[in-house]
Amino acid sequence: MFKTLALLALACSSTVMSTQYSRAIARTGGDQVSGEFIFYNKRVASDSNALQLQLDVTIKGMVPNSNYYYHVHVLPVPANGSCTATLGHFDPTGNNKMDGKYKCDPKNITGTCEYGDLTGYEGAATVAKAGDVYTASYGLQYLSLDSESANSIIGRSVVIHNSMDVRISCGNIITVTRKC
Ligand SMILES: *[C@@H]1O[C@H](CO)[C@@H](O)[C@H](O)[C@H]1NC(C)=O
Ligand SMILES: *[C@@H]1O[C@H](CO)[C@@H](O)[C@H](O)[C@H]1NC(C)=O
Ligand SMILES: [Cu+2]
Repeated sequence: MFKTLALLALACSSTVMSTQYSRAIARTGGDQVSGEFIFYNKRVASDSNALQLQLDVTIKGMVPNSNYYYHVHVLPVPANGSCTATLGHFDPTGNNKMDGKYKCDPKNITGTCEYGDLTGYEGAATVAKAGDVYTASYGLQYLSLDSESANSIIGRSVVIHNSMDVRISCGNIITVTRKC
């Protein structure tokens, strides 16, 4: 118990002046498909001060053997719930030239990927049979929960697209733990 508290205090003390959140959740609603996206900073085992952003994904209600894509979009979902109003994928480096040639190469994220293109890193979400729940967990090297960072996802949204690229489910990225 005391050890845990001490570790938490340490995690915050290194970022005292910035608005560094340690955890944020986007719950995306929709008629059939819904998702939960938990972003959190995880201590990198080999270096006690280094934090790595991690994402846990859960998606329900997917049609079997069909590809779904999900991304961090630039703007939050407005009060009317419009997924379209979130604009495009969060792309702080401008890797997508909007010329129709965009393709994220997970081996060259800084050179080729929209940083918000989560399925670009991890591959499309798909399930084998009706009722299956899709889950995935992976690190996000170039996104941040620090509101001051150019790569910050604070105040943005997550949008799920179906195989026809229709936006079917979206929700805001909400911070759930204290800032330091
Ligand atoms: C929803 O709200 C946004 C932001 O106010 C607006 O741009 C958009 O036109 C609205 N969409 C609908 C379908 O009402
Ligand atoms: C990564 O992509 C960029 C942009 O296409 C390219 O200039 C660079 O050479 C690539 N780097 C590697 C290691 O492939
Ligand atoms: Cu998208």
